[in-house]
Amino acid sequence: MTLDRSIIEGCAKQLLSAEQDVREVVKITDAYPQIGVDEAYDIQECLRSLKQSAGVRIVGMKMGLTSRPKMQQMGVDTPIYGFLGDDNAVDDGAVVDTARLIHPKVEAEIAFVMRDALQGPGCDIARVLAATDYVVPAIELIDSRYENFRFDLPSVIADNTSAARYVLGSRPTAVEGLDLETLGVVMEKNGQVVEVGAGAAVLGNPAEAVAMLVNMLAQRGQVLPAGSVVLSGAITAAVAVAAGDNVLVRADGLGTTSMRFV
Ligand code: 0L1
Ligand code: MG
Repeated sequence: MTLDRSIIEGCAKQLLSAEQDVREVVKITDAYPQIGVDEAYDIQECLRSLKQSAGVRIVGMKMGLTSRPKMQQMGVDTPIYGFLGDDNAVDDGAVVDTARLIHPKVEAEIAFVMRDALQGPGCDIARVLAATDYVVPAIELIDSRYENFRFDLPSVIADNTSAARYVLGSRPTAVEGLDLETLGVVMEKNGQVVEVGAGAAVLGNPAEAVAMLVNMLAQRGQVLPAGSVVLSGAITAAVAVAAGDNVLVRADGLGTTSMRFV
């Protein structure tokens, strides 16, 4: 089904202004129950174009709902993807202003930085690893524009999979010799360990999530460009944060990365 262009643009503009005004909205399928996954990606692409027209540079992509518990919670069997703009990037250790966010939560992830472009279909872990420049620990800050993080699958896809901020570790590590499945990750909040996990929490291997992203992009005739940052998906549960919090993620052999909240 194709959705009227005015509805696509109206939904994208509504989500953009909710983000800019730091204001919750009801999920878009309340008004337009006919929106399915394909139409939701049309809205996400429109949101991306609106941001690019306003000067945002697209620096990469993210995968979401990559863990079995999150997929079960949403009643789906496929992860989702979104885009990352330079306005989402935070320097390692830098301050994040919670006044610009609705209800922020943080997730520990592994980020891939791609040396080569990748094109699906048929992308697999071996091709992802061969095309990867390096990996770093990452914190993704998600901030759904929907009331109380209440959404369905099309609504969260349209809302760019809740993408809001991210930070990358400062020490690039080549993937050669790394076991991304057993790689351990610890999240600390205010000096206390709050979450632990291993790379296998992400579809069995974080590189599998990157391969899936490439194959999903191919279904819409798109490629993953060289130089892209890819957040491969949450290794831990999402943890709520507020002003005054410090969050640090430590990944075995990859070092640390952190965000401070005011
Ligand atoms: O990055 C993620 O896994 C989040 C995807 C969107 C669902 C949510 O906001 O929890
Ligand atoms: Mg995430």
